[in-house]
Amino acid sequence: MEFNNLLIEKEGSVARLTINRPQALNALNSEVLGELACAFAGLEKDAEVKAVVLTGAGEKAFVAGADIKEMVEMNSFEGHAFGLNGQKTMLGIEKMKTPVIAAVNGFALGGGLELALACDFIYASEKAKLGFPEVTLGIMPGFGGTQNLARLIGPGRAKELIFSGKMIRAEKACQWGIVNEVFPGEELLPKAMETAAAIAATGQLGVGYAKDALVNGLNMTKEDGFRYEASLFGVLFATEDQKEGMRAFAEKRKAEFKGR
Ligand code: DAK
Repeated sequence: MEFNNLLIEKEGSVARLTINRPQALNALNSEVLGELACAFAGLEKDAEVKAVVLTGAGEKAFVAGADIKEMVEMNSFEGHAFGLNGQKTMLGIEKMKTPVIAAVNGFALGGGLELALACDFIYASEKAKLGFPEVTLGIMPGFGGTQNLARLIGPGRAKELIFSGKMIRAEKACQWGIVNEVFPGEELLPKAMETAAAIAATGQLGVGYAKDALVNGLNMTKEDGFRYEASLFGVLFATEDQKEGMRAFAEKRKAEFKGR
């Protein structure tokens, strides 16, 4: 499928998805949001793809937010439709079984940070700056940012970031637990691709079910989460990959997973 604002490149079992609108610092307009939802749905169905790295084109930005110039004159119905479109994209990433790493190569602001938070984890370059400037525009985060950030780092720091609208550097975002690791700019993508390849080399079903348990378990009581985990764990024992993984261990050879 052809996209106007996205590039998809495959390296083995890893797909690199680049938001390619550098003239607007990769800001998310309706078209980009629609293309992202469509691209992630396609990548999830692609049996060759076992992990995805999401990044932004150009030197400056991952994504500098939702497109302010598109939003400025929206009426409330259009704003609602725009919000639903964005939430569909974010939830699509969270719900897809294929893991997604955000490689934040510059500004990740507002909807851009929400997009990164919808991914499974974030790597960032040293020069990246992250924040929620929405309150400086008279709005608030609306693509799941209030929910995802507070769940990730706790309400105190989430409130500080969201209420002040200030940007923080990658190093501080790492200390706060928003970013898993910070790299010099030129190392960011190779490191993200390396981790994605390591994930892709494992049992895809186990990874997908673990993601399912983690993402959905966060919205359950601990007991329900344990029960959910146990049921997914049980299902894996009906798969060829479980037999192959354990037999390979016993036979001292590398497992050859087939995703079934
Ligand atoms: N939207 C549109 N264009 C943007 C943009 C954005 N968010 N960010 C940057 N650009 C454009 C600039 O307008 C400029 O375009 P030209 O003037 O050259 O045509 C070009 O990108 C380069 O930007 P700058 O010239 O400003 O570059 P600087 O290095 O000087 O500054 C900056 C970089 C990132 C500090 C600055 O561009 C900036 O402050 N950008 C805006 C950041 C921001 O406020 N982001 C949050 C957007 S609000 C919703 C749910 C969610 C949302 C909305 C609705 N619903 C549920 C309905 C989400 C809202 C947001 O994300």
